[in-house]
Amino acid sequence: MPAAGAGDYDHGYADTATPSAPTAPTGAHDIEITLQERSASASGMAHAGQVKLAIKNQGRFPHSLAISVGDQTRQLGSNIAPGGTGELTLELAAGEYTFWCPLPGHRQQGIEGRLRVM
Ligand SMILES: [Cu+2]
Repeated sequence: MPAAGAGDYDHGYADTATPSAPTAPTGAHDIEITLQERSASASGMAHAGQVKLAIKNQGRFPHSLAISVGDQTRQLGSNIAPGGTGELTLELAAGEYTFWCPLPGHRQQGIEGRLRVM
């Protein structure tokens, strides 16, 4: 029987790129990541646990997002079109994490950044 409780709203989005999420309540995203052709930046604060990353592509070419979590690399299931957004929900412990664009050559061009989980 499918659970319909409000507490389940957040589940099931891991590893999927959401083209345009519906207007979310305040605080729905913990960290916002902005991708451009030669840079990437993160803003916002997250506490350890389930962390939602809202990713914006402000570049002129498609980009995507990969993030190193322990000895694993997690990434969006699809690219984000220019001007588009994606969302990735991860279970993260406190610490610093490196993220980048996994498209060929993009990380080398500077599309890389770090985010912190408290
Ligand atoms: Cu890219």
